Order: sequence, then structure tokens, then C-alpha cells
Amino acid sequence: MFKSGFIGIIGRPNVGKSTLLNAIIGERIAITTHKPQTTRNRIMGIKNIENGQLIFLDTPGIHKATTPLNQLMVATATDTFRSADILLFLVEVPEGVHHDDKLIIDSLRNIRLPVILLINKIDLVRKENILPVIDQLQQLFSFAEIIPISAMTGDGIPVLIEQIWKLLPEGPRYFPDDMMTDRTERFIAAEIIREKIILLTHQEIPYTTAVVVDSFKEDEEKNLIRIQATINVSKDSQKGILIGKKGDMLKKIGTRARTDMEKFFAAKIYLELFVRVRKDWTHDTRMLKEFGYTEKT
Ligand SMILES: Nc1nc2c(ncn2[C@@H]2O[C@H](COP(=O)(O)OP(=O)(O)OP(=O)(O)O)[C@@H](O)[C@H]2O)c(=O)[nH]1
Ligand SMILES: [Mg+2]
Repeated sequence: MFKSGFIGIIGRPNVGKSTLLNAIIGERIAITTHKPQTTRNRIMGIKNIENGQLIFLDTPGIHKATTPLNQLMVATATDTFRSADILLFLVEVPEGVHHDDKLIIDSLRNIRLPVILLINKIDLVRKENILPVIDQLQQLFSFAEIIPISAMTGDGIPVLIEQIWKLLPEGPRYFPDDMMTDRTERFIAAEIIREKIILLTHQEIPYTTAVVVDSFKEDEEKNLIRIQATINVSKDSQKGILIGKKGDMLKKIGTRARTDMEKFFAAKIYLELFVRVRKDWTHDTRMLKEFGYTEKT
């Protein structure tokens, strides 16, 4: 029997959703950092197994959003409640049950999808500390399955894939076998740059930066890709910080992004970065759309 369907990965920021997506797919299609609110879009990852096609949807972390950008991110995540066949609700065991986890559980009450509870980051705690967290969450909601995992080490992932397959409906192969994600190479290149910015900068900068790839040109003969990208910031002062003394910061971001891109695209990369101020873009509907942030993507 061939089964297929859409599996939404949801949870608070920083619990390990994108790490899990990458672990399942076996490629770094979604960026991950130790800072919350890394993911801003829905990112599809397609896993083909012998008797099924599992289509995972990584989503932004659900949190109390205040700015229009954050509200869009949360809407992108909660949108999967309607478009998925199964939800994977991730919590991280080292942090225990967080107030926002309870809010997410409350928002799951009216949906009819099976929800699998994933207790993530079990590599960080002793086994006996996992059970109390499971107990507490089990009292709040009737989960279809509860599986302790480590997205980092891969522990529990084969069991998870098996359980998902069991819950999926019979269905067709929606996407070609060799398709890994719905995201373009341009998107992934922009995200790799954004990951380096998040890792290398501080305070509000990770949250007020948007990267757009302006040009992506492949020279197949030379196995070379030329990429030009613009880093958009929301204030003049942030532009100076991103460029750094004598361009130091921008150079660092570029070098690290290029190294990752060369691995991902298996090609030599020429990367050119520009910084541009787009005043208060995180509050501007038109600019949010221009930078690729809409509920439906
Ligand atoms: N030790 C350990 N760390 C993990 C595990 N899974 C994720 N992490 C780390 O947790 C941090 C957050 O991971 P992400 O995958 O970016 O989390 P996310 O839920 O996608 O976060 P947002 O996109 O901000 O919502 C990163 O530093 C990961 O390396 C795990 O199983 N074990
Ligand atoms: Mg993420």
C-alpha cells in the first residue's frame, strides 16, 4: 500500500523543528541557530520511502507576536493546522513545559488531525527527567503518539517515520522522486546568508534583517555559481554594524556563507553582498511581501 501526506512540524521557537526537518531529509535545507525565531517561512522537505511519500512542513516558532513580521510568521505556522494531515508538536525536554507550549496545545483543541508529541533534545538530559515532562503534557491533550527524540543525534527518528506512515492515508506520490524541497536555490542561498547574520550579530539585528538574492547565475562549464544578494536592514545604524570596521563584518558573513553554499550546491561560489536600509520594513506590509514573508508561502 502506498501512503502519502503532509506533516506539519510545529512548536515554540528554538525547540528544534528545523533541525528535525534536516535530520529527516538528510540535507540542510532549513537554517538552524541557537537563537529563537530563526525560521520565517514554511519550508517543505520531501522524504521518499519504499511505500510512501512523506511531505514535511517546517514552520516558524509559535510565540506571542507583536510586530507585523512576527504575526505573519505565527500565521504561517498555524496555517499548517489546516493544510496538514498530521502535526508533529515539538517540545524540548531541557526547558520543561513552557507557558507557550500550553497556549499551542489550547489552539490544537478544535482541529481533528492526529498530533504526535515529540519530546526533543533528549541527548541533553537523563532518561528519568523525560517521564515527568511526558506526564505533564499527556494530561493536557490526547496525543496520537508520544516519541522522545534527538533531532541532533537522530535518536528516535526511524520510529517517528514508522509511526507517521501508520497514521497517513493511502495516497499518490505528489512530487517527483528527486525533489527534496519546494524552496528554490535562491531562497536557500538567501537563508544561508541570513543564518550567518543571526550567528554573527547581536541584539535586534538578527530580527530586523531580510536577505534577497538579486542574481543567481550558474556557469555549468566551470561548475561555478555567481550570487549577488542584498541584506536589508531597518535602520541606518544597523547598516554600519553589518558592514563593520573596514568591511570586516560583511566579509565574515560572506566568507562563512560562501563556505556553506559551496557544500550545499557542490560548486564554487562567487558571492557579492550589499547592504541596504529599508526603514522599518518589519512593519510594512508591502516590503514584507517583497522580502517573501506572506502567510501563504
Ligand atoms: N542538544 C540538542 N540540540 C538540539 C536538538 N535539536 C535542535 N537543537 C539545537 O536547538 C537550537 C534550535 O534549533 P532549530 O532547529 O533552529 O529550532 P527551531 O525550532 O527550528 O527554531 P525556530 O526556527 O526559531 O522556531 C539549535 O542550536 C539546534 O542545534 C537536539 O536534539 N539536541
Ligand atoms: Mg526553525
